[in-house]
Amino acid sequence: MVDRRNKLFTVQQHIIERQRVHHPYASGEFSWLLSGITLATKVISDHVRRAGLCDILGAADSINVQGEEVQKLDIIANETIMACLGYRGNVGIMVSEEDDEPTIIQELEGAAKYIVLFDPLDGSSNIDVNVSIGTIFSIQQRREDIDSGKVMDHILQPGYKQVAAGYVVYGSSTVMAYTTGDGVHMFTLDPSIGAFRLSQESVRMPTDGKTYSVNEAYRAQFPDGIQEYLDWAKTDEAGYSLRYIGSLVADFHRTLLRGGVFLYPPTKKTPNGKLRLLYEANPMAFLAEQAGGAATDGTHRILDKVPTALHERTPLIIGSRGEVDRVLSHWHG
Ligand code: AFP
Repeated sequence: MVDRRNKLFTVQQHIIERQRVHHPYASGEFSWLLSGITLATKVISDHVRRAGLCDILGAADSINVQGEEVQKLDIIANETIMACLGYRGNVGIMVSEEDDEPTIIQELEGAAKYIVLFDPLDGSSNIDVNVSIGTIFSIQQRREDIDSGKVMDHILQPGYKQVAAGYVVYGSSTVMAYTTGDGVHMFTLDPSIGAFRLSQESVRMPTDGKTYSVNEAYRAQFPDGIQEYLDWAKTDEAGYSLRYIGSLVADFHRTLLRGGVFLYPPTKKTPNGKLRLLYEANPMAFLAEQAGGAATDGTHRILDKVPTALHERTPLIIGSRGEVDRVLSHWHG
């Protein structure tokens, strides 16, 4: 078989090819929607790469719905995604980490089938110090069993109903990973031609990996079982390494490729953890499972959780299946 990585095999070709194989009667609307995401993330990548030259580093003097300081690049990324997807014709609702309320593009009727949920620039407190950041997205379909006006009911669907999810990490290169429930595929942005080119198809997450990733500064606030796991991971017998970037996208990307586990457990101050279910945990959990990994909040599979609020938070333990099980066995005995 020809090694397609050596060819100009782009994400657009990949999406269309997969659609032809798995959904031969599809109209192509979904590919059109995904191409809006690739366009937006290319624009964001360009802003990120030139941020230090264009006075777009730093805070924008506002606080978002999460109570976090909004960075100038957060606003640019949010507006870019809204602009690139809002006019695709098939998007009804968009939900952003940056906005208190969902943005209604059009009634969920006729061609308007999709709901796009996203974190435009995850890890944005890392922007000014040139550390990797990313965009995360999740795509759902409208429900056919309820009235189109029941906006929140259309949005608050469990993660297993996602039709696609992915992220783009703006790291040493710009890399996109996506799934439509048919494995995880990875592409690298070739800046010389402005296209995401295939770098890895059907990515598999190693079943084990001796790396744990957690903000250990909160250790004393974690449940006892998590503290016990951390003590064990530091023993000579376990022989683990710690890696923590503080951008979920970058920490997850490493875990996906190298194996290991990422943890954002409940703390005394934040009993529901910090990460958002709909546009952080759900898309990453979909990708993890599609690559052979696992994702849980400590009790429930992330993808089974039924959301009750737009910006709901959840604890998250995600990564290699064997490592997630190991954390749970320490946590719950
Ligand atoms: P920011 O977007 O405010 O930088 O938060 C990033 C994030 O949501 C996620 O990407 C990280 O995994 C997590 O927060 C880091 O949180 P701590 O700073 O509490 O470790």
